[in-house]
Amino acid sequence: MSMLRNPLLPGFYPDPSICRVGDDFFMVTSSFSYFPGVPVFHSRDLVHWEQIGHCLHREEQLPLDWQYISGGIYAPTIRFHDGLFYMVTTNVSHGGNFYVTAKDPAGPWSDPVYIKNAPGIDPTIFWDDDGAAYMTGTTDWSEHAPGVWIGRLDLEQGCVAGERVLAWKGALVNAWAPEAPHIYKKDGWYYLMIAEGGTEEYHAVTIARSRNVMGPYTGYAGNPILTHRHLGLNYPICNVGHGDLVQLKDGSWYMVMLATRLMGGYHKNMGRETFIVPVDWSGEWPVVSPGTGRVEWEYPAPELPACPFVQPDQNDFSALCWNTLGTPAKGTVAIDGGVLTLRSTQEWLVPDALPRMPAPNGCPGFYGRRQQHMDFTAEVTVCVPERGEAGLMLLQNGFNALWVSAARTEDGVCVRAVRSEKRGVFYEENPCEPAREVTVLWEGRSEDETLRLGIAAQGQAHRLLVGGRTVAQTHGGFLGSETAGGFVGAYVGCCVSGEGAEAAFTDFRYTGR
Ligand code: 6LW
Repeated sequence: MSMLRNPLLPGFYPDPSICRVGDDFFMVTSSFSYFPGVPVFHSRDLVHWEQIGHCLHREEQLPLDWQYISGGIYAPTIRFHDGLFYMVTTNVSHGGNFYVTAKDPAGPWSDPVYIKNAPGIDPTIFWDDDGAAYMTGTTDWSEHAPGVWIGRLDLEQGCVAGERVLAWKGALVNAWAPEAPHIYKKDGWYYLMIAEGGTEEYHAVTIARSRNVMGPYTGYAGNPILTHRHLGLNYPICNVGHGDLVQLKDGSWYMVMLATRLMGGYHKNMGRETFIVPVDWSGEWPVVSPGTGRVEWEYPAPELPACPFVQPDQNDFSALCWNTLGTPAKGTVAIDGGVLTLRSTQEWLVPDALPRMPAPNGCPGFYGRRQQHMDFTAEVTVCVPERGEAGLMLLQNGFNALWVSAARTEDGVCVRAVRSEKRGVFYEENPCEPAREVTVLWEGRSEDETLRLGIAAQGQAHRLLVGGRTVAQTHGGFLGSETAGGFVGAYVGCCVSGEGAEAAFTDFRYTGR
């Protein structure tokens, strides 16, 4: 029997949104300050998901200057209406809420239309039967009590026209972070499904309904319809929330949502991933994961024709799974005949340099892909650059990273294995610049100017490799998002640092299980 296996999209793929068009399903997820932004996936059986493109694939669509990694693009929604795909999201760093459209979800996607009179995050679009469009999103916390607003959306003018109404404040009294709204119409009711409790261990999916699209919405007495907040911090699937529903042709329903696999204790190295559960919505309210009420590792797949596909080689630097950090300035990333040439505009592998995206644009010299497995090995061949330093990095954010890199010195090539972590609290006591502590775990010399550098992990036992040999080991718990802070998950990839530094990389290999 074919099975739906969780996580459906392993690795850092948070805030999933899904839609069905005929026999085809499409899904998008958040991407923060990685470029291209908002990956698009396609499936016909809900089991096999192939990445077919990105919604934000041009520099003009994705301004990210001067951002930290957890800035940029927050939760997207994908919908199809009248022959067009719409992806609506927030660039929290530039311009706020906007949408892009495409005839083909693989792209190209349009330029962004920034939406006026639409504060907050997590926008979504809903079309009523009469063709009228509505938008919901979170309130701007400085403007209202936390809640979810709804308003009439004028797509042509790019604005929420008229009044925005506070639709719902969430199920709990003083609910924390009511967000991620989506509207569905069923049996004459408008259902408003949201997330609340914050995106960590108190996360939950709750629902309300109304006879009128603009509300007032009344919460379901059986809320929350899904959470793992009561299962404790040892339960292997955590953070469950932020869902979107899809109805199959046969009338059955499924929910995709974010959740996190804990790794070696309460550590969230891979960040928030995409999971799926069946939903029984034969009654008035949805019953999520019937029979157990929690997210399971697998479920029988729906009865749809199996649709496997041949996965393109993910080790190829031009595969869709690769991203830069920040929108790359022209010429900073070049791929030719299997060789990646990466240029850096700044020195960032040193204690006081934090990899924000440099202005006017560019990237700090990182090109990577998601860590998708608890146990993995990644290796790459690096030509030691004339200037600066280059290597392989496992990166959670600008503070918390592990790398093995090489640089030329007067005495030949110097290779080092380094652990970098944040000291100080980013979001609260010290909103400006927390310190980054850089620890050199190992340092050695090499006769070679071309080196095979690697990082391997078995759970939290991380090893740094030079020429296939382990040179240093460390516990990787500091790479968890619960420790590092922020909304992203680990990436592994090529890095180069130093003003004008340029390095060539070949033969990247990632294997995981
Ligand atoms: C997203 C919000 C959330 O906008 O985290 O889990 C924020 N939910 O809905 C960033 O992913």
